[in-house]
Amino acid sequence: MDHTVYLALGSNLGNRLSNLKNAISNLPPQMDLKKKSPVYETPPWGYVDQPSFLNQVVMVETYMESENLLTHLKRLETALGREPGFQNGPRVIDIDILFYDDAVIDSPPLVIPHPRLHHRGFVLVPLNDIAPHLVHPVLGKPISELLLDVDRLNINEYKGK
Ligand code: PH2
Ligand code: MG
Ligand code: MG
Repeated sequence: MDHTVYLALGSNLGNRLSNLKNAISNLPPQMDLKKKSPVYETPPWGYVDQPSFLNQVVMVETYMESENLLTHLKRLETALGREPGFQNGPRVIDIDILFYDDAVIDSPPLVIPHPRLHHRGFVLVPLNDIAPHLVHPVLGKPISELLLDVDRLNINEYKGK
């Protein structure tokens, strides 16, 4: 049976837009792209002394189980040029699982829903574009409501440069 998964993509090194496009074009055959948000340029969160990010959220369907999907996405990040770094530091590509159906999983490194998604404008703004009515399975609120509590300052749709 297929699972519905929301992924957050981010890049702040190299050609950021190409990195996002490259990631999306490498989701198949394991994942079937169903929706994608616009791309946003966002100020770095957590560790501020680094370039701004491009962020995007996609909805996919996949046959993969959650642990296998996590392993697969880590390999894909490496194949797309990601090198080891530090938490919240700069990266060529980051692909995070936000939601996996309405599963609630807490067995690190697999933690779903993503534990920090509801604090992050750079996730909630694009997620709200494609899934405003999606209800967070732990917080019990739709994305549109979670969005009201985050800082949206300097999060703008990216038109390219
Ligand atoms: N990712 C992080 C840390 N900080 N800031 C922005 N704007 N966008 C990100 O994708 C991001 C971040 C860790 O994954
Ligand atoms: Mg991340
Ligand atoms: Mg990550």
